[in-house]
Amino acid sequence: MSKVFVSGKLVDKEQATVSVYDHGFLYGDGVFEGIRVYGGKVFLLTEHLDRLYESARAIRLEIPMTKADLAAATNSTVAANGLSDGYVRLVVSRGAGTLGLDPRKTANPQIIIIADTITMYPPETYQQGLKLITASTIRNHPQALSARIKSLNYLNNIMAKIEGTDAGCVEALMLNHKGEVAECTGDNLFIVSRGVLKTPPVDAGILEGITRNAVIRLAREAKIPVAETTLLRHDIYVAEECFLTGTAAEVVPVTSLDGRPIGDGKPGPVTRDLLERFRRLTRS
Ligand code: PXG
Repeated sequence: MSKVFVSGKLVDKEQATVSVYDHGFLYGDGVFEGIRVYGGKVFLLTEHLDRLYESARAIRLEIPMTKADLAAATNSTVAANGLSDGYVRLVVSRGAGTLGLDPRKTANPQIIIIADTITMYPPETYQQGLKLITASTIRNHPQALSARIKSLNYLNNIMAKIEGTDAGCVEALMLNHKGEVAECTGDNLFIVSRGVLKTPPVDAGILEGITRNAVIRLAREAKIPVAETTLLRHDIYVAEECFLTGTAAEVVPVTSLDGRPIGDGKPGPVTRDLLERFRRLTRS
């Protein structure tokens, strides 16, 4: 039986509940992280905790636990579930309150830690690559809600995801309010253009992905030139290679956008090299 950390203790999955008055449920008022577990170890836990506390600060939610205590609780939840390879979902919600937006009328932010397995793309996807379409739903305007906040309010991404699945794609490209490339619904995007690895900068209105940052580090170590630079859809259409990064997807090749093949329509050498380096990093 899976154990979930809720209200400061580990309980059976069936007993792990929060109030229907919780503003996380009523308004999407809360923040979360999705983290991988490789070989029993929580991957890049410090980076994920830093982002969680930043997201919380950005929405003016004080997490009633220190980072060190939350790290320890995360590790013990993983251990209690005997997980070797899996996935951790950390959720901090505003807590139960009255019916009304006012966060001052809530009490007890809830800290929830779920440690479970994750369904990944089938192995073929990593060999053959996946197809993308551009969603007509643009990413949230950064002045409406910063994409840097990993909030419980994912409807913007879900609407774009539905457009993708309607078109037979497992991911969809999202542009920002300026028409520039932002990211996919749950993954960051990279291209290889004239030998340079390029990805949109954080100020394109994207989530600063932890896998994105790890891949940038791996590329620099491999002496591959990297640029965080504004990208247009045109740049993807004419790129040599394209791939996505994310906690769930890891590094996954993209072979077409809007029905147009990218490069020769197969995962390229830089993509395969970085995918291999990422596997070595996580499986070592
Ligand atoms: N952009 C968005 C909008 C995301 O939600 C990423 C990029 C990649 O970030 P990381 O830090 O993971 O490299 C994400 C991450 C899920 C799930 O359960 C979603 C994400 C991560 C893990 C699980 O759908 N999104």
